[in-house]
Amino acid sequence: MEKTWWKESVIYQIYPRSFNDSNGDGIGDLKGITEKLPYLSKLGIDVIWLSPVYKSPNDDNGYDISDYRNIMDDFGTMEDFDEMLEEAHKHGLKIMMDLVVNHSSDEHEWFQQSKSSKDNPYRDYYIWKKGENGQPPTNWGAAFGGSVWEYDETTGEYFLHLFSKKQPDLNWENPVLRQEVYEMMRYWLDKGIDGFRMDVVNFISKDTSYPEGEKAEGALYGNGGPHFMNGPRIHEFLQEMNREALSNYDTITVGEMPGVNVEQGKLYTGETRNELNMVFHFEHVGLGDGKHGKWDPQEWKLTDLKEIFTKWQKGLENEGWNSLYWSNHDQPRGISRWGNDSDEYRVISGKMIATCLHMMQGTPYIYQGEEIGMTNVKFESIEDYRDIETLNAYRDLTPNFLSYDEIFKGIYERSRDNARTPIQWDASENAGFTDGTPWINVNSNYKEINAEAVLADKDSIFYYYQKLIQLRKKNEVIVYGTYDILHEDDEQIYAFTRTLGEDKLLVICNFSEDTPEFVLPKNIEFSANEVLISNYHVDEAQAIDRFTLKPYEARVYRLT
Ligand code: TEU
Ligand code: CA
Repeated sequence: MEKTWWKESVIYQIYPRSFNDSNGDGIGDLKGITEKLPYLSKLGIDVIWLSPVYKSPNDDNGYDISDYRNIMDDFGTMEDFDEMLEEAHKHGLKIMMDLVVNHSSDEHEWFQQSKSSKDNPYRDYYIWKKGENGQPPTNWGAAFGGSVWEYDETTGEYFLHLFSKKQPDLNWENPVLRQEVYEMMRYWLDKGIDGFRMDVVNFISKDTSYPEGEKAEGALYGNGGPHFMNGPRIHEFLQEMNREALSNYDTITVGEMPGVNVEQGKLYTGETRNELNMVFHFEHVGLGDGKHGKWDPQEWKLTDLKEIFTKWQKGLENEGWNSLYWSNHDQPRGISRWGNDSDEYRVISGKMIATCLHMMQGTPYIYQGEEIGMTNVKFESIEDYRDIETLNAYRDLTPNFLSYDEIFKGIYERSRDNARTPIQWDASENAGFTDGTPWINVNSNYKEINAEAVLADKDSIFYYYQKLIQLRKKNEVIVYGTYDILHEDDEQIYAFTRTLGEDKLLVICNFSEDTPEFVLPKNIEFSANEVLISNYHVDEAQAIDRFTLKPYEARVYRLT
């Protein structure tokens, strides 16, 4: 297996709007990021994934780009960007930008031209179709509600938008559009950025026959997913992008791919495929989805989580590379989703889920605030929510499909705004995020949960993450070792080994607040064991063939 820097890296995602506000307008910005680079350097991460900072009307908080070569006014100027990039590199940190080219904003000049007339040179930069008998071309539903087709009076046709109607899909069948994208990518790579996270990049090749989607009983729209995910020309496009834009630079690339499976993951990340370095799959974050997806979440089972992770660990072994994440700007906070965010277990379970993820094979991602132990938020009123997906779900699902109590249960558990409340830097007003009025309210637990507090506590979750990162740097077995699951049917304990030559690690994570007994399988031979990291004090002399775990206990042993 090829050894490379991006396999050995730990990546930290910054959602700039909520990270740090330097000028008191209540919105995080680029100067605010530059101010915090020493903090990130102390944590020990290697790469920053920067959510979009390009010009945008913020219908979807920057994932609707109106100018790919200029900085959003809210975030500052291109000079601020250049300073942040230079300072990051001085701190030994690489910058991975967010590439959003499945769609643009409807306020992009390309779309303004395209919609103006059928024979405009930019017409085919987007996907326009006639309807039939007043009906849209297909019955597909959009991710943020409604149909994926929006009728445009000017030319009497519909345009496709898989997300909001202010996010028209770009037409990747058009080679001129594709060259525009590659040229833009080279513009940023020539400025010195280090790679791209590619937004829903497995959506860019559609089934151009545009068939109807299967419609579930009682659903308003059909499921277009099978007709735009992992489409017929996706590998051709990614290999062309690699040839035209990436291959001339030493980059890190990760494809965000809702609906990708392991077999496809091998094709996207295979070392000889010349496509991407790694992908984000969505199999674990969909666990517990109900009839209305994330909005009526059900209990999830640890055995299902273990099955998914094991499938991807073994599936990409020696064939590709995994991205490892619990949360991001679209997902609830990791401690609330996978651990236990009660006062009693928040920190200990946060350390446990961190251990589980960072001891697997793949590149681990830390979402901003995870290293502080931040949790989900509960706003009293829907007026306090900002996320278009949350607001549209509230509008569309209540009261006919879900009651107000039910939708709020779903919002509290899964809204994207859970991950978008301002980073809690200290216990001062607005958690030190801004001197102004924050664009979204700060989580009311900021007095107890903030960066200043964790930096002052040597047993905090911050220093636990710092140690996990240091261990990854010092132990090749953590990066390259083979993963093998233990006790896969256990509903409380997630245990696995990592093996690289003579090096063997035993990772044991109790995902419950119970105290189950761990029994070491007889076929695991060793003569000595050393605790590499644990979230409780462990008596090194204790025998490890069987022992009782504490609530949310995590231990990593090196076996020799
Ligand atoms: O998200 C892709 C996506 O599928 C989202 O719909 C996400 O999975 C969902 O919100 C979870 O419930 C990417 C970006 O990460 C997201 O922020 C954007 O809203 C979306 O694409 C459109 O650009
Ligand atoms: Ca600001």
